[in-house]
Amino acid sequence: MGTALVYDEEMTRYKLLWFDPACEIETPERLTVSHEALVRKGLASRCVSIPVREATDDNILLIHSEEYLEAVKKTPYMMLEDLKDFTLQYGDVYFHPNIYHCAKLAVGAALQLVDGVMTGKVRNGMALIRPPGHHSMRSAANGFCVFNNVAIAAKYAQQKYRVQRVLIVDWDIHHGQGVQYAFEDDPSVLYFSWHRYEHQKYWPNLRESDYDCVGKDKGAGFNINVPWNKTGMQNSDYLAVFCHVLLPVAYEFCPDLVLVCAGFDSAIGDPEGEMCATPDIFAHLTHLLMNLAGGKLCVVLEGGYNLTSLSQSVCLTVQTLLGDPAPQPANLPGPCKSALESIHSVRSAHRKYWSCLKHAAEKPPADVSTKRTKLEEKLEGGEATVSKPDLAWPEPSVHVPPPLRTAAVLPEGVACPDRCCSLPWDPDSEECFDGDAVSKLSSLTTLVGRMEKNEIRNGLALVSDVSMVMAPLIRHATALKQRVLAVCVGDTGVLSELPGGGKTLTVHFSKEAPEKHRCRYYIPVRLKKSFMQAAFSLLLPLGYEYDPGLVLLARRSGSGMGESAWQQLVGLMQGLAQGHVLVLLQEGEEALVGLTASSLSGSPASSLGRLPAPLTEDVEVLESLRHRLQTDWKLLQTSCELK
Ligand code: Q9C
Ligand code: ZN
Repeated sequence: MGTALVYDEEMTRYKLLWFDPACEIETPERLTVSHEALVRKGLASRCVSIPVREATDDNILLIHSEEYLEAVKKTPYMMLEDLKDFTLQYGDVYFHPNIYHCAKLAVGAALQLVDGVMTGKVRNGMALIRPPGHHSMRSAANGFCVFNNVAIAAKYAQQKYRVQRVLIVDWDIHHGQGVQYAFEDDPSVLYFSWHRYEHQKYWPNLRESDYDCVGKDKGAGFNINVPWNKTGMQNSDYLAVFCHVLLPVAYEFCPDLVLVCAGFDSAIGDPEGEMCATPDIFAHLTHLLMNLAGGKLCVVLEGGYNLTSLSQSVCLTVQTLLGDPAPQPANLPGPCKSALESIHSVRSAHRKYWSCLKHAAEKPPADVSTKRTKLEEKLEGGEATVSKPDLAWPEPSVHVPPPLRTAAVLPEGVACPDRCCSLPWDPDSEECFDGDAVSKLSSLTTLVGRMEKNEIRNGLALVSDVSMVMAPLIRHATALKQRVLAVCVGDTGVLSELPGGGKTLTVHFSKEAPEKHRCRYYIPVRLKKSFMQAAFSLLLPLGYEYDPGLVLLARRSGSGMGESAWQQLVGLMQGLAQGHVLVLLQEGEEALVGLTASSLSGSPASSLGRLPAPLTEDVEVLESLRHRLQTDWKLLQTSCELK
């Protein structure tokens, strides 16, 4: 199952016909440059090309009013002056004789993508379109948007494919107020948006873009706004919001389909966003969404006005959809104070709606007044950005995925799973320890070496004693100058003989883990059940901040971790270390070989079903750990007490 690319040059055939500084950034080159970059990097040819179509009136009427549609229908026949007058009714948008045609194609492209994904023709895909959609409302164009492409796509999926729950992730730097209005009382569509806000000083200056607008009536809790109150937000800020807000809620929501309002004006260099996240981050944001909804992910272009960062970000997104490993995200200093304030606020606003957040701190009542003070401060002009953004960023590195994706080292009699390559026993493996326990060691060290040379992406081994192979393998990897993140699940005994000095970070999930342990690089977690919660709030932030060159994921029986949580974990960890993950399964866990291999070789994890509330005792363990560790590991923070 492949990745769709939905694009048609026709959508470049409209432009601003008069002088308007607010609209001059929305140009046809946005599409041509992005598409050319996809072609030049050989990504377009790896995608399944799906043609666009014109949306029908009925499609458009899923979200818009008849009056509005009829009014837009007249624009192709208008002369310049009439187009200007028509435009004047709306904010920050322009019309052109061909924009109605393009807007129908843009909606149609999003629907073609949904069709491709829902019928199983492709697994996921991207629609490269303009005009964008997320600002347009039932009866109004706004912010370069004519029809609400993604909102229509969500309704269409529900109507045509009986999809129940749709998650919309809006990573554009503007608030998609049109999407919010379309679904604010609808619990079947979860809308998440982060946006430049600056305490309402930034466009579209709406009170309802703030964190405390959580949805209405039955839809309360299903609208999540993360306001950015400063410019200059960085990769750490974006990742922290994914780990501590979006992912836990999204997994609890358990969508059947994920749509992305993919604006790249949230990337560095964009004149509108003025943020500092690098194009690489979109590989990670994409990857983190790829195991929801059984992998059904439709990415739909919205904004993005710096042609360089736009086209780089588009390429990194498509590359990730295609299954290429995400580049190692450089420089994650942890979220800034302002981001932590936003994270804290949104978590407390949603604690009554989501069991994954119910332990989040209540917002101190002082908030309202501080907020007003800040607004006044702003009005007096006494505000500065976090830091003067450095507008240069490195060209994303050209990373060639290893020729071999998944290698398996399995005992005789265990069949090699589909799409894996079986690595032979090393016949000269004389460095065996006693008995059979480590007879695979030299095959495994060879595998680690070949992963380091980027000849093999990941691997899987079934061994008779996980804890005995761990230490020599890690020593081998660290000798190759790699930092190793070792994640152990189950009672593997105390793993103390590991190379120190920060060369290894070990996170050990076990029912018997010691409750307190004071070491920055050995983190025992005494957990009964809530593994997904732990993955988002602990493991991913630690992993991202540690930035390993190799992830070792070891599992013994009796871990208490269910099959689908395990598969999700294998999926999520592949966002680290450029996908270099080596899974060690203890003999006895043969039943997990197939499922592990399928995740390593790129299949989306199956859905977990609606997650139960995390166990109170597990939450206590995780929260106290997070609290204790956040002085060392800044990405674990969810509030700014420390700053
Ligand atoms: N400097 C999209 O990104 N202009 N629309 C704001 C503040 C409107 C952006 C002016 C920007 C609309 C899809
Ligand atoms: Zn935007």
